[in-house]
Amino acid sequence: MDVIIFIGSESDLEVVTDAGRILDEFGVSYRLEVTSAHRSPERTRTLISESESQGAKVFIAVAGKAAHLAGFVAGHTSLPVIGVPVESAGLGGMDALLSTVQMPKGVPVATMGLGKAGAFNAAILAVQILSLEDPNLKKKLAEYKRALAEKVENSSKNIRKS
Ligand code: RP5
Repeated sequence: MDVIIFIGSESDLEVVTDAGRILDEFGVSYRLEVTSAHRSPERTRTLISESESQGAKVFIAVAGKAAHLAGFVAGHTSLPVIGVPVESAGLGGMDALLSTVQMPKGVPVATMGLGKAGAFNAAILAVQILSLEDPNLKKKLAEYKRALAEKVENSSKNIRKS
């Protein structure tokens, strides 16, 4: 599997459905695991080292509240780690955002925006990282960007028509 997605709880599952879809669309292999930095640190550690030895290239870590999952992963690997903070009741996601983004010098986590959009972008960023060594993915990304631009153009035309 090229991409490993960790979610901190089953309650985060909905956040990553579109991310999985986009990875499927790009033909990128991934594995999804529920594991927590706080509730199952040993399992997380084992999954990280297993994934590394099986040839994983990018980790995506999705968690809410005091979201240390991405940072925990980054502390255990030199592979790129993309963090996605999840909104939750109480502090609304600011807690997860700051816990994910404020990594100490030397241990980066590429932090996305909150929730589903953040997870979607995490998938795109993972594809971009993989595309550095995969011309086919590079081509697919160029088509994807073209389609995005076309959609904007069409929206503008539709507005003018109405
Ligand atoms: C985090 O706490 C999880 O990533 C989730 O976003 C949040 C709440 O988890 P549950 O209490 O719903 O399991 O660890």
